[in-house]
Amino acid sequence: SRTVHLSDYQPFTHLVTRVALTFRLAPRATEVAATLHFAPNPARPGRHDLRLDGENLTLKSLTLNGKPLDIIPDATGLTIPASLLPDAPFILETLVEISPETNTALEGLYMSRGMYCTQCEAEGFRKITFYPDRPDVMARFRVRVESDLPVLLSNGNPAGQGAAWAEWDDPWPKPAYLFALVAGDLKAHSALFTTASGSPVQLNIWVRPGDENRCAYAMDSLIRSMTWDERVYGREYDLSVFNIVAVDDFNMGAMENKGLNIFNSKFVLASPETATDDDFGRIEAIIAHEYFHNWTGNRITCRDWFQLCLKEGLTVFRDQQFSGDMRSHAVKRIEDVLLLRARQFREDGGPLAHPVRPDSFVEINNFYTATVYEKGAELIGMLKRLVGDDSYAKALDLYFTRHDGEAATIEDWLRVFEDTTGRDLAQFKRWYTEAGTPRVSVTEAWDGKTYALTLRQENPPTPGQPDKLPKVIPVALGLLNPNGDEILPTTVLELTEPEQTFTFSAATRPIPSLLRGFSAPVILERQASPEERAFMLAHDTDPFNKWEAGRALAKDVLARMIVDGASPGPDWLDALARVTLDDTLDPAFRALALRLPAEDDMAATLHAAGITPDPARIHAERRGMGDALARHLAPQLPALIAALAEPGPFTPDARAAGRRALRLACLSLLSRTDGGAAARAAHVRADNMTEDAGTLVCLLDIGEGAAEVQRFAARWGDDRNVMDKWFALQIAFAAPDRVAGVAGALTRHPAFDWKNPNRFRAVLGALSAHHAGFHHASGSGYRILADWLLRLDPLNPQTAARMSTAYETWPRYNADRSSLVQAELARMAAAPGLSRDLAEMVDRMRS
Ligand code: DPP
Ligand code: ZN
Repeated sequence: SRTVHLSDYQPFTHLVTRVALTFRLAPRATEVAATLHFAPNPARPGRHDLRLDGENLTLKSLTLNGKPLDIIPDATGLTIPASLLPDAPFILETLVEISPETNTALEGLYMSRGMYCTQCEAEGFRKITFYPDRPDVMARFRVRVESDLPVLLSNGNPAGQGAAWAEWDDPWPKPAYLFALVAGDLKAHSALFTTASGSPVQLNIWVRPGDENRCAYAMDSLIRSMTWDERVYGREYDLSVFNIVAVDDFNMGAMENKGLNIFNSKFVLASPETATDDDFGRIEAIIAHEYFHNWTGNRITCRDWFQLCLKEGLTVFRDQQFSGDMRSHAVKRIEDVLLLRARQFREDGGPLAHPVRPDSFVEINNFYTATVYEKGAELIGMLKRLVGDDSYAKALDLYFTRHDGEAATIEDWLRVFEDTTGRDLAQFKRWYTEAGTPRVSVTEAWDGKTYALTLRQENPPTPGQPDKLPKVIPVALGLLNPNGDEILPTTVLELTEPEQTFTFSAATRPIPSLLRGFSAPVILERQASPEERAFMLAHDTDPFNKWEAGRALAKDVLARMIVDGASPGPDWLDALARVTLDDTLDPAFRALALRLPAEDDMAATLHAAGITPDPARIHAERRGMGDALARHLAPQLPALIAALAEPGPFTPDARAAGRRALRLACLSLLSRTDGGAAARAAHVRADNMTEDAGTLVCLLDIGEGAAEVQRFAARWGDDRNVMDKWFALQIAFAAPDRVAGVAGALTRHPAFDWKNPNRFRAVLGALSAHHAGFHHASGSGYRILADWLLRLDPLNPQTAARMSTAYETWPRYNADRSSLVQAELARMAAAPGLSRDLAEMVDRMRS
């Protein structure tokens, strides 16, 4: 199969100056008429064939400057030989037929419950019409949609409408991956926005009739995002309308098509009764993310798909800044690092590790990864820390002015920082080109006057990259004295060598607070006593490191329970009790402090320490740890739970959400000692989904809740987004021995619509995320997932391939488990007609 290499990049042979498309929509026979204006590209001197991408298209006519051409397409496109092409501008007209209704891959133009919609990133436009489907080909699009459906949308500004047609004109040149079209029976939730320079913008969120009353939070998030991008980055919106459409069948979270964002409905629709606080937070973040792409992605796009992190890393970083400003920077940072470690560190440490900017791929859809997105965002954060906030702002201004309207590269991106600061970023660039999570180890010496801190970095080998050079690692450091006073405020050390020593004068032996704010995506290896960790949990002035101290302490305790059969000692129990009961601390922070280390994280940690993780044992000891905490806190919990009850109606703000999170964490602990009595009572009274689902989880977690599960389904059976939770929770909180049985039963449930990606992920995603269930010694978890991936793959390869990453951790486990995984990978590899997507993933994971 094909492999694409970054080093093979060449500009396209031709320029596309204008595109006019007409869609005559019909479920199985949509006609797409395209008029494409081409010119020779001065960047590619000489005469060249014109190669257009095209897949699953029935070509009905083709003309060049009005004259019919008799060319037969191949499986991936069509070629017009140079000998037929004028050495001057020319017009190509094509008419193709496509079948949206039978398009189950959800790429290109497809149907979702009666509505037409598109998904073109990365390479879906080639399933709509013949076109040079690559991001560096940017053109102005004009689109006409013909259909009886009441709402007909495309990119840009409205340019006329009549009986059963509408036209749209996008004044901004764009790559084809940002094309979008929607047609359906939709209702709008609308608002008006005025930009900083006074231009009015009509904002519409389009949903199915009946869902209009679930759009208010998304609209509010959009308006706050637009205001924020004006204030913080000086970026204004640039069209007269901004449309968002909610779709039920969607492979991704959402898509930033110019002026017409298309969203997975679960990231738009929210009401207090149907959405949890986590849902509200995700909606706010994803609305912001897609909106921010208008500048970082759309106005400045990527030259080629290897540069994906140019838009994604930067846009994730921007949405993280926004959420921090809207909520709490400390809490947001902790949540982001939890996610980074759970997904990106795991990816970086296994067979799927790849650089933030990969240099080859078989299927680009397989590179929409935690590494490109989340590590990509970390690289922006490090750059900002290294150059300072003012230089960062100047560099971004230069980026926007210098590259507006262009398809740019990581080299362009780094150059604006070099030109702004005079700093050489050649070493920093290794973060983009080398995979793997650096490990930083620490030794300390204090002679009564001087404190010497020695940092050592190690860059482990990853697939295809055995040897690595040292990176520039910003290590934010603070020093505390034994009274808990900060004697050195946060200072950024730059570790650039394999080993470096930094010295500080100190009259008492200081305690270091290292990697404050998680200043670099590295694994910090520093042993510390339980007393010191408890001290830092009590006294560190950096909120991230305060949380990190508690987390490190908990992981040490759990590791000793797993390895030595130890019991959780008073250091951890007392320290955590103090944090839990400290009313001066943000409840959201206290809830995060109460969260025990994840089983998958423990497995990774044990593996890194040379211990083969036993998932069943990790699960059992982690439960034992929770039980011990529950017993220790039991006397205080009822009063705390009562004090955290929210008077008045539900509000989705961070303050109220934090109080609910802590209250539910406490209810979950209390359930371990009261048999679920308090949680059951709270469940009955719940008037919002956070508490409805949260109290149900408390019950499921102690093996109760069967009646509540039935009642939940009876109440929410018609709501797809809520029922996804119902499916997922039953698996997520099942005992390890029951996971396969529960998942099997749910896949036989009449509401298990496995062709819907959200429902598929709710069940099979929950199975893969249940560490002890998925890695059950019987191999049942591995087998069920492979069965379903093989079933989904012919219909929707993109989602099947993405979900296969569940197997990436196999090298951590014992020989029995490893060979069970390898057998499933071999079974998938041998399946006839396996998609390029899944084949690439399976191939990379096989030993
Ligand atoms: N829609 C996806 C995102 O916004 C891919 N661009 O990240
Ligand atoms: Zn994005």
